[in-house]
Amino acid sequence: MNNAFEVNFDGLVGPTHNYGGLSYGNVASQSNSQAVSNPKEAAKQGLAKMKALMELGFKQGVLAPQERPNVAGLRSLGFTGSDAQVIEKAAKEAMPLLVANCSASSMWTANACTVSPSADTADGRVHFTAANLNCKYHRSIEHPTTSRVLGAMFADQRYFAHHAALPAVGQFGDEGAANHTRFCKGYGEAGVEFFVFGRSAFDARYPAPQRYPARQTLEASQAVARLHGLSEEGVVYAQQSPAVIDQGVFHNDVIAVGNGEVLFYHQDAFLDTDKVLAELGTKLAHRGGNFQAVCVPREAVGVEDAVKSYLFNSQLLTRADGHMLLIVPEECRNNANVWNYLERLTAGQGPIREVKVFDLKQSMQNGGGPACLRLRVALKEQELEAVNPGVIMTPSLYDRLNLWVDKHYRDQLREGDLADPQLLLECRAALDELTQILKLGSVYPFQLD
Ligand code: SUG
Repeated sequence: MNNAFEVNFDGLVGPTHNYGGLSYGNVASQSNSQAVSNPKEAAKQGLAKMKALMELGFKQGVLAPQERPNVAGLRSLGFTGSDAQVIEKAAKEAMPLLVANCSASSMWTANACTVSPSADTADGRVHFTAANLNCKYHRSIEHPTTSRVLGAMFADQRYFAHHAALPAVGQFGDEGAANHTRFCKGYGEAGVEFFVFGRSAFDARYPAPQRYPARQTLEASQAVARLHGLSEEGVVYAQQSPAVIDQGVFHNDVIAVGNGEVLFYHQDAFLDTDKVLAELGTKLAHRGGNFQAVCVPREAVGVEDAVKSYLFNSQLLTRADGHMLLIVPEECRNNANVWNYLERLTAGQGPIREVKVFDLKQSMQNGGGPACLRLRVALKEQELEAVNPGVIMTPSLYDRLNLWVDKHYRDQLREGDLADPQLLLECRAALDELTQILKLGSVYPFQLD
């Protein structure tokens, strides 16, 4: 029997982590705009989660942050001169563009790409499509480096296939794994891939939200499924409720999470919920699985509480005894409705039996919870062996990364600090050392020039 695992690759928070107020439709990002950030604490909170999950016996990896400030991005917008002059001119003439080019948003690796495990794909390889993230400028600049980093992590072409991001227009808006969940009986067995979209770009029959943007289109999800060679029996599409997008649910992983045979979701998450659940049940049954849906009723937890607490942006993990564990942010414990619900849930006989709480406040204040911070990659044993070992978390890598953060990161960052030419030098020194620690080779624009 071929062993298979789910490996969580968490985004290492970059040294420019700040609150830029860049994401319209993401309530936390907007309400914390201009707050003073603490990049050192942010990186350590993320590392602490990685370490804890590794110590619980889960396979854990790490995904490197991107080069920020993004001088090349500013040059492409017409700023010229030395690197320091580019930053100085941007700060003077177009501060919002400098802020966007300093965002550490690549930490939310659930948006890095969509991954289809080898058991689902036509050619038997693990497929990755980098997300174009083109709803927001600061995120749309991530995918070229994301592709290089993924290429350096999953380099062996016998096992891994990489696709470039979809065309960079809103009609193919793609936010990666945040809108993609995979159900399966076992990680190494063929599963059912569940794509949740916010709108259709070409078919007016699908309703669209009125207030906030729907970032993911049906056409983008379909293109990813085609690129990955998924079969019709192994795919289900569902539309997210436009009403919840208008309440701040900017990705499906803010209102639902799945793992194995279980979907944990809010009553108001989808349109045509009964039809969607029936299709998931039928298709998973054909794959030998027994689909289980755990619905959180709106009477117990309203959408507003779900968005504030990030209850659904949790990691749903299978423990060794087969029961499931939910990794939630501290904000869930601080919300009475959510916490009461979780106590009732875990006391029952359902699949979810345990909750663990993590302090991820630095990321949460930008709308990124435990699930945003990780990219799931289901791998068979020989595929895991083919992954660049430099990015697999170990006790010594954890110690090394913690020291690296201590050495290079600031503990305060305000908007004005982004214009400091010293920050650019600090970040490049940090990232140059990081690529050596993680054995990635040259992946950043400043290393490729
Ligand atoms: O794209 N926030 C991110 C949060 C991404 C969360 N990811 C998932 N749900 N999977 C976003 O809105 C805010 C950056 C700022 O405002 O500085 C930001 O980009």
